[in-house]
Amino acid sequence: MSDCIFCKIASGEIPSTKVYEDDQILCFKDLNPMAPVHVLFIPKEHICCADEITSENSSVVAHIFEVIPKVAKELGLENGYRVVTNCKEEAGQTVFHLHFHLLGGKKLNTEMA
Ligand code: DGP
Repeated sequence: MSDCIFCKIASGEIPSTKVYEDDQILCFKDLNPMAPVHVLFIPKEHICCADEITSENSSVVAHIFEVIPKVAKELGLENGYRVVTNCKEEAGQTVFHLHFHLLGGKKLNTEMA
């Protein structure tokens, strides 16, 4: 997707503070952190949102969830963390490339909505 910010971050065209990278996924610091630790996990391939996860592309999502605990440990989140994805406008999605927020480093608000 030529006009997708996160595709450009994945390709290196737009700089980011990388926390983890492999051939399938990238984790980088959120530009507007909502917690002491706030990073985003994205698949390098363009998937618009959670609604577009299918049996063909879901292995990259599983891979993200395998890597999250390792990165959480490296970032010192032994006491817990939250993983969130916003799907479409009503949920607050602003960047339409699938991403998972990893938040932690403080006692998080437990309100879900
Ligand atoms: P969401 O609202 O779930 O679509 O979250 C999008 C997040 O992406 C938001 O927390 C801010 C972050 N973000 C947007 N643009 C950039 C960017 O260019 N660089 C980085 N590092 N984060 C960005």
